[in-house]
Amino acid sequence: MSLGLGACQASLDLEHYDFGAPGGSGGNSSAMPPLLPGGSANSPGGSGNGSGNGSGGASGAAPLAPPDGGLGDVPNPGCAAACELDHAQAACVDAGCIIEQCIGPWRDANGRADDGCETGDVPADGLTLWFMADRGAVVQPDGSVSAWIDQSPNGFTATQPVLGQRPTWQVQADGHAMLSFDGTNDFFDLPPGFATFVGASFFAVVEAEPNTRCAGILHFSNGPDVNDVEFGRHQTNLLYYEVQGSYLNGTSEGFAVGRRFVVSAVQAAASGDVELRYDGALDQAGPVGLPVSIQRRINYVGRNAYTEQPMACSMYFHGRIGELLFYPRGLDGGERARVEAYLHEKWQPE
Ligand SMILES: [Ca+2]
Ligand SMILES: [Ca+2]
Repeated sequence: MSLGLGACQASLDLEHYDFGAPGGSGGNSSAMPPLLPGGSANSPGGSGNGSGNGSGGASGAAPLAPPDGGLGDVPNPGCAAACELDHAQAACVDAGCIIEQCIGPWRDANGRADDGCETGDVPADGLTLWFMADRGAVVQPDGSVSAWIDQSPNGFTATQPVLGQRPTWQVQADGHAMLSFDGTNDFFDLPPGFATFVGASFFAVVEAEPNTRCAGILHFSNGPDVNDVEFGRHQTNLLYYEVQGSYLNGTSEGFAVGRRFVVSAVQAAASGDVELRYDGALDQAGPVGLPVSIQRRINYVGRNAYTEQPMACSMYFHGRIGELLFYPRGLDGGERARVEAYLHEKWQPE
């Protein structure tokens, strides 16, 4: 049995990945609105402060020597004003505004200066799922989300064809859009896969609604308690990680209702030791069995497959999800902190 990374996960190269695809690649806004069928961008107000201040402007007028008493030696009239690029230290050069360096947990993955440093600086190695409410949500005119397109290089699509079981896209009071799951029957299906693990790392930006039972946030299995790997919010209001009947509970009532958290579960490859965190702070730690290598066919966002105990457990997540990342390997502490720093800066949990 090999625990090595699958070929499709071993050579991810985000540097050359067009995060705007499909359909959003030409955007010149840092807000990256979700995909809407009609192409009408329903952006939640924009996250940045404008992309570029005059870059590319004045393109027609050649910067010839100014007339006497003119502007003098303006090196580049195209960006005479200060350059401002999202998440970047910018400078004005002959070609316009450029990125000198990215600031904080961001990077310039698309090589374009006009949208600044547009992508979270998360580890690329093994990145398998990266869902975010502000990119890749296929929002229908009624606000339901029929599909959620993974922004990892895999480009998985999570789908929900049934109208009444779709999460809805909702702009929150702080301007961030999140996907709202009703706790009754909303969820997405994921394609088969998720076979090979070298530990595991889950991250999510979540606001929970009351649900005293056991809901899945991200779940891979072959049916109830068969090859299951569960990252969820279980009773009693706690963060939860399970592999095939072996599990770790977070602190009871730690997963408070109505608060925006960056939650994570990271399982180390060799020991199986798991750490559960809220906003980067350790909540509980302990060993959990490692997932076996086998293809998993029952894979969900926003629910689990624990239907055998409906009286005790509701399987549907109730609340809002803003972003979700999954690696089938245990990130080390520095890598985990990079992901959490990015999510914290973007979502600013209370
Ligand atoms: Ca860029
Ligand atoms: Ca529903």
